[in-house]
Amino acid sequence: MTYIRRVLEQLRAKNPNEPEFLQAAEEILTSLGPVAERHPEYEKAALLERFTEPERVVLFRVPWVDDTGAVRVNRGYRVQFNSAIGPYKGGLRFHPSVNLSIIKFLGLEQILKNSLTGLPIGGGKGGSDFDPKGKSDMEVMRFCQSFMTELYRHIGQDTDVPAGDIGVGGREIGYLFGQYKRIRDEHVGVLTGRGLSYGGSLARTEATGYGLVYMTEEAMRCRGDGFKGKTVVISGAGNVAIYACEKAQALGAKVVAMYDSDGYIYDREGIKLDVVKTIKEAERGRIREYAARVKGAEYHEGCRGIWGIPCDVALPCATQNELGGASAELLVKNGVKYVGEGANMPTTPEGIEVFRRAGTVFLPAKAANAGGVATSALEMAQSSGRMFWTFSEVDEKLRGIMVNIYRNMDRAAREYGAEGDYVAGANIAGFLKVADAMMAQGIV
Ligand code: NDP
Ligand code: 2IT
Repeated sequence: MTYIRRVLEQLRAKNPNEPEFLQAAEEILTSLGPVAERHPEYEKAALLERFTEPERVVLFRVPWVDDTGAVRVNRGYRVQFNSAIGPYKGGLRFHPSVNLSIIKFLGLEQILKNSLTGLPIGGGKGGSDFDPKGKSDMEVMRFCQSFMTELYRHIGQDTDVPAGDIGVGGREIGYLFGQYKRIRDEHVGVLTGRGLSYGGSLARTEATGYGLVYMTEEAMRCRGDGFKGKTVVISGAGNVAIYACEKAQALGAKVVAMYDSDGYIYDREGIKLDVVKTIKEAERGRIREYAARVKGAEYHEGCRGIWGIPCDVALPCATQNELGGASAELLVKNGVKYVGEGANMPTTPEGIEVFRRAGTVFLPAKAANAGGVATSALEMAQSSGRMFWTFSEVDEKLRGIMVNIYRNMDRAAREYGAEGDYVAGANIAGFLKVADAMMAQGIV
């Protein structure tokens, strides 16, 4: 049995109730077959066994009081997965579906994503099964304060630096930061995605969506192609989706559809992003409102139908496993040329296989959505240097990082006999740096 197969079997036996974690681990380890062959020393050092086991998992109670005076209890998580190349870094997700399997899959992906950025950040992830939807600002604040009252002892600007993810945006980061500062009496860069008035970086809000489009644009450029005139479908209507839409439109594409978890909007004239921003950012409302406000736009209940809309470019930007085999078949049948993953692991293994067979240019999440965390690392640099860069300085660095990641994964894929397979390229390029650092640091 090969080393990879053995590690995978052990992982399945050890983590039988963690399907998302196993899905992510299986994809990564399968890509690393040729790496393990070239580096027999990794097996001796049990490198992959260590790589797939988090350095630390913190699980805690988060009690809080809602507006009616009722006591509520949620569960909090922080998985500190790998600190070989830098302090743990990764977002916090607040969503009712959050469990250990999801946080571990996100943490494992984050190790390689952060490595791909070329910046000194390790991998971590956290969150809670708390649902911010429908909660008042004061309820969200009390929850965030309770969450941080435990989390503060595990994080720090040189130890572990959380940020946002699903359900955690500027409002939540503000409340979390306020409580950390109050407990620790330190105004430091312990969280990224902070507001501009208290140490945040320009362009962090836009970074994940813009970065996704920059990488897709580079993949197009290498094929003598571009966004101009392209029809684009984007799933999600949150932070990543909105700024992917903004940049794709700025480059001349027509974005025709978006969704939230209730249903999707289809506007064949092109989405009016200012209306989406008002509904989703200012009012915290539902995307169905769009059809009531924009003449000619359609609203359809349910999400999956979005992938039946013909497009040249599909950018899944909502959540894991939102794009399955049947949806991928439909996209291919309708002529999709590029798929860029803004969300983490949005395409199922069956979906990826469909795109592979069809020759669709497929840009995997850990490369394509790395612009967010890369800009978080730029925020950390600005914080510790007590300096601030302009929007265009940060945006320029972001674009450079995305182009670099594209080139590195493309090169790694070629070097390991998988030309054009960016899933393999991203996994290999991200892993080699972490492996090198882990080997140098001994058995830890
Ligand atoms: P937001 O909370 O801002 O937006 C999430 C969007 O996805 C919302 O429109 C939400 O709809 C929708 N969504 C969430 N869960 C589901 C579901 N189960 N089914 C259908 N739609 C769903 O989160 P972000 O935009 O920040 O994150 C989106 C994705 O991008 C996630 O996978 C995240 O891990 C990833 N990501 C985020 C980064 C960042 O910097 N923010 C960086 C890199 C990756 P609704 O409002 O109805 O719940
Ligand atoms: O998935 C991700 O990369 C994020 N949610 C962003 C993490 C960060 O630390 O900025």
